[in-house]
Amino acid sequence: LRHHVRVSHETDGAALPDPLLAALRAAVGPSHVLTDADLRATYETDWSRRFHGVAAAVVRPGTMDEVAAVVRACGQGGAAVVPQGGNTGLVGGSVPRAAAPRDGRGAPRPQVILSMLRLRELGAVDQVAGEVTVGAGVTLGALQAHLAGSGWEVGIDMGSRDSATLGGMVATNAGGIHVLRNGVMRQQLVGIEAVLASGEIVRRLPGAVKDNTGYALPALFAGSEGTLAVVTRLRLRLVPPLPRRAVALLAVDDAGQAATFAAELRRRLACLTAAELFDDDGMRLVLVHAGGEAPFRERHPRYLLVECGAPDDPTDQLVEAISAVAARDAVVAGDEGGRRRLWALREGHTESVNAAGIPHKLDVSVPIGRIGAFDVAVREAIRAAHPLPRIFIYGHVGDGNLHVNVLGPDPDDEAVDDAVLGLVIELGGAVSAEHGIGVAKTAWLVRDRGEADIAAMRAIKRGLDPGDVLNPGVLFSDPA
Ligand code: 2HG
Ligand code: ZN
Repeated sequence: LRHHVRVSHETDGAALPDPLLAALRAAVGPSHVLTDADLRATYETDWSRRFHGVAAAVVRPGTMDEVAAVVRACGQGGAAVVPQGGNTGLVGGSVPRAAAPRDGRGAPRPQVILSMLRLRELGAVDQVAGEVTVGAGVTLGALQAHLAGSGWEVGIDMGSRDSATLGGMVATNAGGIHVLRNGVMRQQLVGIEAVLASGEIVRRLPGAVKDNTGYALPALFAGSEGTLAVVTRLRLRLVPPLPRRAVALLAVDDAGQAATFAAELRRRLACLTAAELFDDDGMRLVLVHAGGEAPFRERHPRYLLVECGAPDDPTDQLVEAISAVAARDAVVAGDEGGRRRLWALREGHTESVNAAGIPHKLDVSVPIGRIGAFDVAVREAIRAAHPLPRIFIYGHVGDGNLHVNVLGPDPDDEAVDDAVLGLVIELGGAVSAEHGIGVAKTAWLVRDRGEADIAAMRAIKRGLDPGDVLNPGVLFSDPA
């Protein structure tokens, strides 16, 4: 099964009709409507560099009312709205479609990027509830800095923290490195304010941790990838900080052993906050690209990075637990510099792979017990689909979430993607774990979820966005 239409280099950017341009300028002020190609450029390509499309304009509202005015004007003017946060997405969901969506007569519709970066309100920490309300355009890093010294932390963390915005993290239901302890973004959400395709506002703020008053819109919008609503504000549950940290890197035989060790360490260590996997090719690439010293004298097939966080120094506990699993070798870092060096080996992957080429990125879940089998079979499947691939497999092994990165095939050659995702479905996994479907995996959604799920999802989309204003082409390649 091959799908060659997903990545296209067609760039038919339809221009904005004059009345719509005037309405957008009136809504946000002329200086926040960018139509110049140079100014638009960084908004038009996502972090994967594989996905790109031409916007008629980038519009930068500063308030919820301005967001609503922009969405309403675009709906009335026939334009598509592409909501965008930090643009750190990897599946083409935050940039315009390469082939513009069509109107009823088959003509291309203009695409307007709705940049949320100006919605940067940082609310006071609610010390009694352990919650905070923030604007959608606040970056995760800015919120982490805001919380420093407050006695609370965000439950989610990830490598893109200084660019990724909280609104985008809701839209994609972000995961990251602390999911095994705190869950995904959806599970941190207490309340939300969002603009619907009609321009109407839905608001449940502050919201309540326990709220059984019908359909949970925050949960529905989390992971909807900008297709149902534009999140403007959100309230998050916070977690108590774990100020003392220790990190260990274990050399292991294979991915299956990494998963088994991760489970064993989880049982033994109440303080476990992360369990991450990478392979030797990936580590070498990071060391060459970013510099740094190899952690072991010998090379090993795979590495498992684990972190503990606790009120008191957890280093001894971590050392004791590690000695109970039979790793090939291990290093432990209790000091800040050492911890950072070990984490850099894992967090440097995305940038290092990107520097080596334009990768095919497959973010997938597989049942944790099948990680070992998947890691072997997926490498074979990739090699069968492409003669000389460079394969890097890393990810959040404690959650059963791997990032299969492949260099070699052209950006629009889908053979490798199809091989990987076919295997994921065979093994009972999910074709997207944390990055979303975007435009990259629309052809796989029905195979993964089945007809009944897709019919229900399309009914929700039609109900909330009958004009297909919000992020058309994402999740479903055709109008719902
Ligand atoms: C990570 O876990 C991110 O580092 C990016 O989700 C994954 O580069 C990737 O494929
Ligand atoms: Zn990840």
